[in-house]
Amino acid sequence: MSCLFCKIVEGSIPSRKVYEDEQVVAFHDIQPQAPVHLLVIPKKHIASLNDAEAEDAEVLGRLQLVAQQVAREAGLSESGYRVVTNSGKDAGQIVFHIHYHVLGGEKLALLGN
Ligand code: IU
Repeated sequence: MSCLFCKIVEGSIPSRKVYEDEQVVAFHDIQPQAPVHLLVIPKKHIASLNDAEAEDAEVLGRLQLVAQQVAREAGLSESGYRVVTNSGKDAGQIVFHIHYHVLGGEKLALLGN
């Protein structure tokens, strides 16, 4: 298994997990781009949003609800936060296991700036 995030899921690479259930894991990004920067991933290996299929609809929904929960637990509900997924090389995707970035804790620059 060569996928880094699959290794984080199984625990062979350590991470600072903030959430785990049977389908989803969330943990701190190792190179935070904001005071709060969490990653929310499915345990199932899906390479990117572009590779998701109809059968993944449930877990894609779960990712968003877990993003909401970990953002709330990080104290971001009132101030706001951004949830973003990069799909493919032109978007800057580096790890090809779908992940939602949850960013907040400061006023974020508008996308594209
Ligand atoms: P991207 O959307 O694929 O560019 O985001 C990958 C993220 O994974 C990026 O923010 C990295 O800092 C983060 N990351 C990590 O948290 N742990 C790792 O071991 C590696 C990357 I490699």
